[in-house]
Amino acid sequence: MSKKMFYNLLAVLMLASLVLSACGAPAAPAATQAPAKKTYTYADMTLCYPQLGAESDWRTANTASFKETAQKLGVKLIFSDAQQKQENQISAIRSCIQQGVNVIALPPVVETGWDAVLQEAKDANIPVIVVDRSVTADPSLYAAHIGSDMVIEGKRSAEEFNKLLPNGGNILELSGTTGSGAAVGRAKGFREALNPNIKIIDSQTGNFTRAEGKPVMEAFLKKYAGQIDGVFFHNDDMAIGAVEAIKAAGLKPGDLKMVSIDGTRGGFQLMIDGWLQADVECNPLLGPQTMELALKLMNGEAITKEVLTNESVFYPDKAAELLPTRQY
Ligand code: GYE
Repeated sequence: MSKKMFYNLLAVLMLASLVLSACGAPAAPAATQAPAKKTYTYADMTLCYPQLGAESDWRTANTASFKETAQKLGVKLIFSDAQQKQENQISAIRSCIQQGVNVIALPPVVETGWDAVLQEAKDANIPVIVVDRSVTADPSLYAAHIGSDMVIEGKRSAEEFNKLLPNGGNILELSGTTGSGAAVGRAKGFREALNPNIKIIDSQTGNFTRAEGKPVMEAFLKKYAGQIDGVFFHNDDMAIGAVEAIKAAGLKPGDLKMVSIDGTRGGFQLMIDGWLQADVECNPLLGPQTMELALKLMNGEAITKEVLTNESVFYPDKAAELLPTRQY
């Protein structure tokens, strides 16, 4: 047999054995109907909420919104308080991943440093909804973001100063937690929209708390006595702390033009008492929207990646009338 014939024979034999083995394979099971896909309800949901802290009235209202909504809907909520420390939030997320929660809703204390833990959640197939403040991580690492547009809040605050100080002036800024999406966005928007004749002569963080707002304002009043026309506060709690220092320095309501952000009851009271000329709304009641979105994620439904809260600005003229209707 020539070499060529040998190889041809070999090829035929191999083909035959393939055909035979295919025929001998067990018959494919008769096509069965795909099992009906389970539709999840709130009762099936375990939601992880590693809250960043309890620094302000805004935060207290935000926590209450998640706890009350979970209870009402029958969602199992795994709640923790990170006391303003990113490392505590990260370990809370890891523990939630280990427990196999369905969804994680994360209010990030700062913007950066989330990539690794978001990747871990993604690898575990647990969707993350970023709530309230933003993150700089690649959007492919989280399912969605629900919260306020902090840049717009900063712009709205600047527009109030443009009206309050039409001839310009010197103002101070008490900013929120350094590196937080809220502080970064508000500072950016504020500078973008502020008239050039209004100068920000100093900016210090008061960490979004009353306790830190007061000493920062005391130091400002010492350093810039007689040179200040206004103060911009990144939140109402710092404004409340600062007003104590302003009163102690002998200043009267209206001596300094003041604008703050949040629209809490405390902010409304400052407007009624004449200290604050405008309060830019920032809505903390994000529990219902977040849980609705979490359920959609569990059911594989289409969702909107960026959900922005609808907000406005409050003024002293309506403050007394609106105060009793405020939920936070
Ligand atoms: O304005 C402030 C809180 O991230 C929007 O955090 C939130 C801010 C809010 O401490 O009061």
